Amino acid sequence: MARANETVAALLQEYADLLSITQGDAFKARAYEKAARAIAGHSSDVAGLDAKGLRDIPNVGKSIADKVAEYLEGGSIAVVEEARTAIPPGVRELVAIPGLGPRKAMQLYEDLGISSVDGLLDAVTRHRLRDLKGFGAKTEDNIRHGIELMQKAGGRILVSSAMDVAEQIVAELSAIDGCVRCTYAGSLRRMRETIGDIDILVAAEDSAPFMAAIGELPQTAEIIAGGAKKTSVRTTKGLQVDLRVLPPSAWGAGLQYFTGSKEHNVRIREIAVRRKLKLSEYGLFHAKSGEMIVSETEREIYERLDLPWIPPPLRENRGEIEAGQRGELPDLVTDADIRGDLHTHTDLTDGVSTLEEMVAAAAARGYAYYAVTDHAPNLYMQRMTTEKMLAQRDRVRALDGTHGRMRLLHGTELNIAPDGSLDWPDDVLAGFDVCVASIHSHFTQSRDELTRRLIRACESPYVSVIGHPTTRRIGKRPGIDADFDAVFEACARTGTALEIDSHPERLDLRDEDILRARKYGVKFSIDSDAHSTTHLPYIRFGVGTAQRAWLTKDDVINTWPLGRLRKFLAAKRPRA
Ligand code: DGT
Ligand code: CA
Ligand code: CA
Ligand code: ZN
Repeated sequence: MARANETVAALLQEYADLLSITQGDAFKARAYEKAARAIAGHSSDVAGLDAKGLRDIPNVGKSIADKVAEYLEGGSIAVVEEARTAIPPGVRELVAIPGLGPRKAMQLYEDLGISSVDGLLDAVTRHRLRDLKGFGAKTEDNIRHGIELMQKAGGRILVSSAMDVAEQIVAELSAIDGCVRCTYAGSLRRMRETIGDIDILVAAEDSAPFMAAIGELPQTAEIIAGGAKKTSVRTTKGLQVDLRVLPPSAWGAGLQYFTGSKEHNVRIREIAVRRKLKLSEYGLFHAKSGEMIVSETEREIYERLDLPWIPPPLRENRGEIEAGQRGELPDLVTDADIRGDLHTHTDLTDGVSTLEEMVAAAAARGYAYYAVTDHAPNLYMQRMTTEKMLAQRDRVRALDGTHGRMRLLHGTELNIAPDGSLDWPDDVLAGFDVCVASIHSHFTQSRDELTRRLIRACESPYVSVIGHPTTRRIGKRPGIDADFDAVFEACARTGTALEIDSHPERLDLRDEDILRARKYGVKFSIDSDAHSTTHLPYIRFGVGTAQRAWLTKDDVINTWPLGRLRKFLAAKRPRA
């Protein structure tokens, strides 16, 4: 049965958030926040504790214990209810806008009655803010900019942008004297497709130099909150970065905690509790004596709970804990397993790098094979012709063998027409080493039409990969509405691979789709869809997505040796 602790902790955390808006009382808010965490991590169910038992929980004094007792008796806490009615939910949304803190949000509500992001945008547009006390034309501009940033991806940013910033910060902090370890944690370490904020961890005895350094980085626009354990800053692009400095002996516990996900951590903590242990960001402890058992590495913590170390992309409470307990965690595909790229463009169509540049950059990545797949004639804007395609093939054949052992494949990215037909007749398609086929227009056809369209493409004996299958653009365009279960089934039946397009704005298929598709026994191709030499490294985000979907090397055709890949490509074609 679920414990009352999580509900109580959530209520106290909510109260802490409300307090920081209404009263700007950071101390009181912090006290509630600490109590919430202590209760969430407490070994016994608070529902079974008396007044003294509640007060014995660390960070829970008489006042908070009384409120917990009030909840356990009546199912609500009066002051929390009051605070809720005093602050419309829209105002709480305002607090999330970069550049607008709790105090200013409350002032906007009280002075102008603004209680939604839309209302605020309207007021900014009509310049109603600049005459308020403490505001001005500059603040107004900042707020407009903040709203735009927030709306771009529902307040979240693409994994690639977050990774750039995080890697720079980790490099800077790692160079500081006294840095024992430094890495990024949170959703970025789990390789989610979008990131809410960046969580950086440092292991060091003295936190001061790191807290000072993060405030002085060129990317830092403002310090949101500073302290000895945690400092939060906002970057010039409106992204929040949380830096936490841990003692080196607690590195594993902190890394485990701040990597999340929250859902995974809740389950892990329950496992600890059932063993009369207590897990926090400081370590794994005996619940009763408080004696520390392990804290230095993640592996030790998982092992002490009879679990193998669980790779971060799996930590979403999607069955990884049960699989770990059975000793059945997948051996995940890694960046190093990728032997080639099967979807790339050149300046012959809409790429910006030449064939020679792309091939040289691919060779520098150590690939064993590399496919050039420019667009085909039906995407009229690209001005492709059969003659140009054949001339490119000659250049590809001439270049093949000039970069060590890397082999070149001549391919194309076909356009799947609204009726599911493709650019060239079969005898032309047969001349390609590999054909990717993708949808590039008519996204709003009916579900039936879209489903038939994709299935017909799978049924072509020359289509080996369905490119960016849903066509979504993160934060810009939703995916098409097809019956993807039927499409996955058709891919499995026809021996057609599904692409994991690694462009950070696409990541298509996404992790949940892949999890579903793999149940049909489909194979996948993790491609960069590069339009420039600088896009080839995007593959890492496709690999991260594949890891989140539990894929192994065997599931991914471009990890295979060329011989096995060629057999896969040939299997659906008529015998020559
Ligand atoms: P994000 O930033 O929205 O992309 O997602 P995360 O997962 O990075 O979330 P964040 O930054 O709020 O917190 C980082 C990790 O810290 C999170 O994955 C798990 C841990 N954590 C934070 N707050 C809580 C909490 O209230 N309970 C538990 N169990 N874990 C938490
Ligand atoms: Ca985060
Ligand atoms: Ca965070
Ligand atoms: Zn495409």
